[in-house]
Amino acid sequence: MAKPKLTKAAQPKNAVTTGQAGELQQQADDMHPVLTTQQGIPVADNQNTLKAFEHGPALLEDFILREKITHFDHERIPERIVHARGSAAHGYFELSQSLSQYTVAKVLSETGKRIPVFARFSTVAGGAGSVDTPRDVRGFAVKFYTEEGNWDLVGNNIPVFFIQDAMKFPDVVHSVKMEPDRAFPQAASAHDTFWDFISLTPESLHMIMWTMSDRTLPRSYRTMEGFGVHSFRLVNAQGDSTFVKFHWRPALGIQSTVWDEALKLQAADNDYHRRDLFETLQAGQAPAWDLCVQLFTEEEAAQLPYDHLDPTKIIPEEVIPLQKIGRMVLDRWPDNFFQDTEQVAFCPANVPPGIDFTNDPLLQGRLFSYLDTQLLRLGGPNFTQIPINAPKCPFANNQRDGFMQMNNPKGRVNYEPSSLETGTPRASQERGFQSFTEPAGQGGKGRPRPESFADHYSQARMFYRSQTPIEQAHMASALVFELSKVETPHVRSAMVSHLLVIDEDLGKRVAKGLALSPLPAPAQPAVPVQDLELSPATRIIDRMKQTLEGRCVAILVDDGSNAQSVAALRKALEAEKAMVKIIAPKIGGATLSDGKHVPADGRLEGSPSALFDAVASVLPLEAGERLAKEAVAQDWFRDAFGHLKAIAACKGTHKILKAGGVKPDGGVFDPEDVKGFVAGAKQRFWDREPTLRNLA
Ligand code: HDE
Repeated sequence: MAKPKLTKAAQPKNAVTTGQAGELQQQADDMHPVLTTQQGIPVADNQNTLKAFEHGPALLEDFILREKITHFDHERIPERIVHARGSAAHGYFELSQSLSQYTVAKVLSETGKRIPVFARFSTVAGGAGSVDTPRDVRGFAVKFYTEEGNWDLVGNNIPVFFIQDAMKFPDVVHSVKMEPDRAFPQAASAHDTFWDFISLTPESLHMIMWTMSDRTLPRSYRTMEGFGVHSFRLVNAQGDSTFVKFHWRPALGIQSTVWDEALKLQAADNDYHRRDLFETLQAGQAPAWDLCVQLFTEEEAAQLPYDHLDPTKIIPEEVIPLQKIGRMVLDRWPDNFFQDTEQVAFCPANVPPGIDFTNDPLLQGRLFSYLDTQLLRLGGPNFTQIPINAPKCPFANNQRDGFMQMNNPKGRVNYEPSSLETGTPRASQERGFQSFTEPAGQGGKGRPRPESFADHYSQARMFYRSQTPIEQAHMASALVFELSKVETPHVRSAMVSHLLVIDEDLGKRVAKGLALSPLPAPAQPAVPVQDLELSPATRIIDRMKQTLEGRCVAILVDDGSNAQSVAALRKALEAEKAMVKIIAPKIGGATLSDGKHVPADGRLEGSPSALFDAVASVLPLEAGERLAKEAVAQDWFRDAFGHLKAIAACKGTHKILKAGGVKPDGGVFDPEDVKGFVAGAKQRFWDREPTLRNLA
């Protein structure tokens, strides 16, 4: 049969059409599989619709076009109602300290084994297409594929939550998401509905102290702590239970950005955290976290001046220390984002035998919600068969059929008890999940909020007062920023009245920043506020790790830059495991003083300094003079300086600093002082901050 000829206009760009057509076309065909429909029918023309004649209407008969467009029309699934935007990676968990005396869970008692994991990090409020760096809580969800089934530790990067009872979750989420009449702001808590809800919900105040801290501006997913938030139970072979709180500690230490930097990152790179994780894994660096636990008994819990079942409370690690029990390493980006990251379904109810729940009313509601939302989001009850969600251990049950059924179970028996066949699944008293037997309470049915949940201010005060002065200033400034976006005056005023109870000075600072006068009366707490022992472990600034590992340093060059200086800087930075990026005015790169050409990783205009942890600049005098006239170059240094980063500046670069109004301080080095710059690049120059901006 003669093949229909494609007209010239219709030739696909990659088709071989020139002289050697025959042989090359054959080679090309051998290299690529034949394009087919979903039914496996080979496709001859992937460029043109079947038409009645050359300029004619399309024919309904074109099953190839219809299938292609129909599939495309159905490509999106509903995004998560919260935590829609996220990035994830595969890796493993290795237990180093056995908890076998506390739990029968093999994942927490058998050391030295590598358990596969999949971890997804996310923002909470924004949609799937929103930016990575708003001020927001981050999700920190880990699926452990244990040999006793999947264990999902679905946590956040903050150890407490806004509300005490699941009943309020739709309210807090509605209030923070974009407002329903106008559909903005996207991915931001700085608007009326959120602060209206918060000002009327004092149980949220401890969480607000954390969200207004730099914790909600993480430098990367790799430098975030993670928390299971609720108390869980570990249950051992005797059926004894011990309470446990889970913590993830990043191997690189905790690190955040400053607010102005976070704002500029939103413009510089919407995908800043996603790209960071992707590039880190591409570069063969594997981010790691230690899994730590706080273990305590019912009796110890009873001694605490707060209720550990209240998810708005922490147990400071100064009170119950963290024990390191293992390490998670993430070493592989998924082959396909949708397949794994979008379709993964975490659920706090997924626990292996030996890990059990507590009566934290927030956790209890979560046990219902996740499966429910996933039935909708992933289109039916068989989403557990999607490879990323399926257990990696043997599993068997009598559940059958439903949308998208992929299994093909044989035989007559799909019920239990049964006697017709051998080898059908049966429950096992010995290996099966046993719920912890808890004595039933004495009270009647009702909706009481425990009296022990009534103190909403003491831990908020403890957190605020535990911070360094610079962190306190950041919190006060964050509150001023957010509340300044609130249009309704009584909401601003109500918030200040709560802040005055948390800490009078904080309330006054924020009131001053808002020009709120007269000062509102302090709120009336339901129970007296306690002055709890402070918890310095909740800080970030003085716990930042002095390392270049995982940090990214830019070197700005242009034609004629001193090749020796560039090489010395690069060598020293890479020796300390920094990622080095060459930035140049043109993307083609630059020819250095030794006549050698270096390609650029980024163009100056498209690579703002907010993207880097420190910047060095080696420029000939002429280039410095030329760039000093460009706003982009001035901003590059002004921002690096303003974000409290180390700068290595040669003589030519000082021309730009001067034009940008940057007055060099101890954080500005000569590129020849490689040692000084490398040490400076491991930190931020916090002393510089009060000289640059008026914090609240
Ligand atoms: Fe979630 N949460 N949540 N949450 N949550 C979801 O489940 C919910 C809460 C957390 O990367 C949803 O599959 C309720 C606390 C993370 O896929 C949904 C309550 C913590 C993720 C849901 C909470 C979390 C979710 C949306 C209060 C920290 C993203 C899509 C009772 C301990 C997981 C989905 C991922 C996702 C419900 C509170 C963490 C709607 C009802 C507290 C990290 O089911």
